[in-house]
Amino acid sequence: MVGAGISTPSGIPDFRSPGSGLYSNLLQYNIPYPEAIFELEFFFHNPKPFFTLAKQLYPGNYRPNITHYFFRLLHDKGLLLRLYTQNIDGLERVSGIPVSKLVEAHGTFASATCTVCRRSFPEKDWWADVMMDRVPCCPVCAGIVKPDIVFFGEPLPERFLLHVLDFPMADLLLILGTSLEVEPFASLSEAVGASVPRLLINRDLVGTFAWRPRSRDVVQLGDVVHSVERLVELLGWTKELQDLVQRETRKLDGQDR
Ligand code: CNA
Repeated sequence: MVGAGISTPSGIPDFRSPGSGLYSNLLQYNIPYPEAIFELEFFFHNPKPFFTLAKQLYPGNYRPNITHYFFRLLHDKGLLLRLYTQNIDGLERVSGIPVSKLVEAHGTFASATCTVCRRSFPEKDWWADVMMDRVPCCPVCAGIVKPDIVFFGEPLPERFLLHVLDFPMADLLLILGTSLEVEPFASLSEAVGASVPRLLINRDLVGTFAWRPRSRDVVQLGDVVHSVERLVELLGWTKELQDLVQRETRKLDGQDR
């Protein structure tokens, strides 16, 4: 389970912190409060701030860091049952983890849906509009085309239901870079069996690790990159991870050219 904290080392700030790059960019639009950007009522009143954020998070503006590649390595080794993410930056996909291994619990910019006729559109159909600061509209009914990001009050993607099968099967739960404050995601941390070890890597103690710890919990507080490097070292995978990061970085450099 991961959250915004795994992407801060990639340069993506918390949306809520005033003064951060993403938030400051939105001030020009007079949004009443940061969360409004993910509220349908405000979106229909003024969709521009949301699309400004979408443009900012465009694949290529940011790159995965060693944390994302650690999960990719787990996948390559056949050890990753699933990666549940709250992030909407798409960096798990960029790191090469197949979509089948992901549950993007708060949605994705990879697809979009017309808010009126509910037709679905792949990103190639509407990204050009977003990049040119235009609000994308449905070619059939002229409704606003909204990327499939989960707004407040909207249901989570159907794939989230996979947790019912996944969590009882897990024999280790890794939780990185999340405040475990947003439900229903946060409660997944309790969905593994009572004897299953849970490892929390985060800057601070969060969720049930603080108020209902289990006997097999392990907590590593501090910076996520430093902690992942330490874990990888203990596993004896340092060279393998470095090689993977180098290979993938070269690929991304090639795509940028
Ligand atoms: P959050 O509530 O902002 O919590 C982040 C947690 O990560 C906090 O406990 C921080 O202390 C911790 N943290 C931050 N940086 C580091 C670091 N370098 N090393 C270790 N720990 C760190 O974020 P959550 O994901 O828990 O909250 C859920 C919201 C935030 C979701 O709806 C997301 O969509 C949304 N969000 C996503 C992104 C993104 O996609 N990258 C960015 C900002 C917010």
